[in-house]
Amino acid sequence: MTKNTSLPVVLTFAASDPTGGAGMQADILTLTSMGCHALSVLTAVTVQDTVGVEDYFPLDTDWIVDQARCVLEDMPVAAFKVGMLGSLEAIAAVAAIVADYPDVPLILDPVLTSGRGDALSTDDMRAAMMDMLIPQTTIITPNSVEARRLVEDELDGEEDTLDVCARLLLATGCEYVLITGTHEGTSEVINTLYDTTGVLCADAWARLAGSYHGSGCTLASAIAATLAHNMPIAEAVREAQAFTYESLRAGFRPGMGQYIPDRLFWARDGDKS
Ligand code: PXL
Repeated sequence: MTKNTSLPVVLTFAASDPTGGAGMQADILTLTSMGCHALSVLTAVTVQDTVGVEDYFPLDTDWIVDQARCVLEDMPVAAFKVGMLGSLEAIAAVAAIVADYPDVPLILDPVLTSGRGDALSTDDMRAAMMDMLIPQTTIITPNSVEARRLVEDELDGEEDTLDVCARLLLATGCEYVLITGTHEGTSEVINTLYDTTGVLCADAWARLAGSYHGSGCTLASAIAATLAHNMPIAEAVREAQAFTYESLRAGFRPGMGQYIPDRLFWARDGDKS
């Protein structure tokens, strides 16, 4: 049998979402669908359905560290993707692990709440992300609500426009910020990519009807995949948005709550549009 050495390996730190819409399940589906192999380091277990999150249980930090160190000893990785970490200790532990791989791109989805607003983090965790993880990040992908919350303590009286939020996030040392605009009052969804020189590009997408579970996880994992495939940043972000948009457009509603993106939209028979 020939050995397939062509799949870039991406390590994701994420929590389990039993609905299959968000979290680890979203990451593995997205990375696989985009031609990567996913290493999956579980950080927490959640109890949820497509309507809301009922509870979560953060794994003991030693278990998170051991999972990651074990696979990292074995395999080189082309990117790290970080989603829900679940505890202050987990943020510090993951920050220490990725610090040992400064040349590997780090994609951070700063999960503060679920799409429906259930708390998945505390204020201490938000501060720890700003101190320990965001400075090491290649690209952080907050929605506009998360961007404003992350920089809340840094504003010093300034108005929290998205441009200001991006500037304050970049001031921590991260390389790029992609702020997604689903929660803004614009007719189209506008996602804006920034670096320290300002806006690199802004992409507008038709606003889809319905509420989706796992869109942020899909977008951040898709960026991890395109960067793992060595695409230049603007193209990587654009391609990942297109993938996410198509996944959402093909989304389905298996339960009583949110729609779930179909990350394998391209593999289906027939045209769903
Ligand atoms: O979409 C953010 C997110 C990330 N990870 C897990 C989640 C959610 C949202 O519900 O449940 C496990």
